Amino acid sequence: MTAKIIDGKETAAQMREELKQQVAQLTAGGVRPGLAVVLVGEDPASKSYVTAKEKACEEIGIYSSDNRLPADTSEKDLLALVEKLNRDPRIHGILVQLPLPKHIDESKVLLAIDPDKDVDGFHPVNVGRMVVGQEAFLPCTPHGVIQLLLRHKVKLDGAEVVVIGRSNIVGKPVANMLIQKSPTGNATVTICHTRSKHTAEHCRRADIIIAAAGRPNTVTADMVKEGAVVIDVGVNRIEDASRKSGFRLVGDVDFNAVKEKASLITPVPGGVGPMTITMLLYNTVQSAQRKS
Ligand code: L34
Repeated sequence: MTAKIIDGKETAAQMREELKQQVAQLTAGGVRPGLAVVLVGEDPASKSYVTAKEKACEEIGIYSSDNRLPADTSEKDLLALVEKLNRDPRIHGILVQLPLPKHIDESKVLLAIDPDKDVDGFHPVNVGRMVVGQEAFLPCTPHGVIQLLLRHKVKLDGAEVVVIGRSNIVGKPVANMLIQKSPTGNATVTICHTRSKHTAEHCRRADIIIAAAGRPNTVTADMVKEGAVVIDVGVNRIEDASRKSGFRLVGDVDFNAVKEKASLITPVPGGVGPMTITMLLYNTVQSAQRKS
């Protein structure tokens, strides 16, 4: 079987069109959604993601406040900025791009963000609310993955899903969302990680594989059941002298080989990445709606 390739850019564009209408309505009603983006340091990948997020805000009419701080910013100064943004009525969402420089305690910063403005869904209050099935801001990458599956009519109810990776940003939350007793969940989920002994065997049983390991070629064709759905969350920069930038992006999946066995597969770039940004816009609009 040769897979149909899921076009994440197209799905993202559809959702952004829907959101644009909502932003226009909110703005007309006197509440223009606002997002504060905070970037500490000069990491090139983070810079490009943050720039893409700000551009996406602009395109659909969300107000964005750009806060770029030098790499040697103190934890205290960063916390003070977060406090200021917590109090700013123009701001409905605060995004502190991760990873932060090593001298800053990431969990302390995430804890400082007002849970009602935590559009990344990383604050323990939102994580907890999500786990117990209460309304919460859902983390953007996992929510984007689920939207891609739903909008491509992939059956989740009773599906065998294998998640590879146990990060707080992707693996743990996506697994949790998929086991919720809900039409957008109801799956049977296995989580594999670096200490798992039988990842390949687990994968071979899976109807859906979600690769979020952060390592190229984590999923090879021999690990994929004929007709499975493969979602590639990896974004790895690989040296490539033939490119002007000196690198190219690859996911965690051996795309060319796996696409010959899967029924549906996401590419990198152009798969999950654009959905991550879209779900951030979605959460910012949700947050503004609560204030309208
Ligand atoms: N706080 N930190 C916070 N929130 C997040 O949701 C993120 N993440 C991850 C890293 N740190 C974060 C992102 O935004 C990863 N991530 C992210 C966002 C967008 C894209 C990839 C990762 C993306 O748009 N990828 C494009 C290619 C971009 C390029 O060419 O460099 C794609 O098509 O996959």
